[in-house]
Amino acid sequence: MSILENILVGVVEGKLGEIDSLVQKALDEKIAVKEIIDKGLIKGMSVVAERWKAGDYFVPEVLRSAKVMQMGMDVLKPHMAGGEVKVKATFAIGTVKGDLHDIGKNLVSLMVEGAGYEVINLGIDVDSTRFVQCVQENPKVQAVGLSALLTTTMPEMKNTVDALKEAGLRDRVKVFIGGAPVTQSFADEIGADYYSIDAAHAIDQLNKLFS
Ligand code: B1M
Repeated sequence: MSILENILVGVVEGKLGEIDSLVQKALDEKIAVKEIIDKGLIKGMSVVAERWKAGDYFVPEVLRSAKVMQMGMDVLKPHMAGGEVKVKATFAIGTVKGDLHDIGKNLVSLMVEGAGYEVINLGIDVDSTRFVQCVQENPKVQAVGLSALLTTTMPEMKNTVDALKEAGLRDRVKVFIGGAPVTQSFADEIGADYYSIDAAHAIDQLNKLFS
């Protein structure tokens, strides 16, 4: 098996203890950073996303693979200075005000990062003002993701869309919403641009916009 295939398998199988040395070995073999990301780490995460979609992988496996991917990216980061790897776009994501659920949001965050995006993870219990502030302070943000797991916090999604509008920022960013109780009709109702059923879906939608 080539080193890139080993990295791919390392991500798919969640080999936390091996990924650092595998990625370092690829660097030692003078394989380009972009190739390590595209043909090793991201390709591995794509397999994970497919297995997740098919119901073959569950949350623990996906989080473990996402962690492995993140560790691999951390080894590569110091080698990215030459601008060899192009970030597709910057995506800010947070769980809305009053909501403390973060497993799904973190999964989306890690997988979107793995798909080649810069991600600003604002955390949980994020109020609309904080989302607005983030977009104002980061001119590179082109997409904002809102997560809600409680029916009682879904109205915060509308508040955030409205706050972006009021701040004159709505045309600058695409708004994605997701979370177990969220639906396409709710997205339509509140004026969000996209409803993503899961992380893989969000990546497909982002790639259509920014790839
Ligand atoms: Co809570 N909880 N919880 N909880 N909790 C639910 C959501 C609930 C459905 C359980 C139930 O009653 N059956 C229910 C909500 C009912 C409702 O509103 N309709 C509920 C409740 C009531 C509560 C509390 C109020 C309980 C209480 O204290 N009485 C309380 C609220 C706290 C608060 O937020 N203020 C609470 C607390 C908690 C814990 C802290 C114990 C824990 C959260 C731990 C954590 O996140 N760090 C927790 C958990 C774990 C759950 C369940 C069991 C699992 C959620 C989860 O992580 N799923 C959940 C029941 C359930 O959903 N079956 C439940 C796995 C995760 C990968 O999926 O988050 O759906 P999910 O994310 C998916 C997609 O939805 C999508 O992609 C993700 C990955 O594919 N997605 C996005 C999510 N965000 C996205 C954003 C995007 C795109 C896609 O942007 C682009």
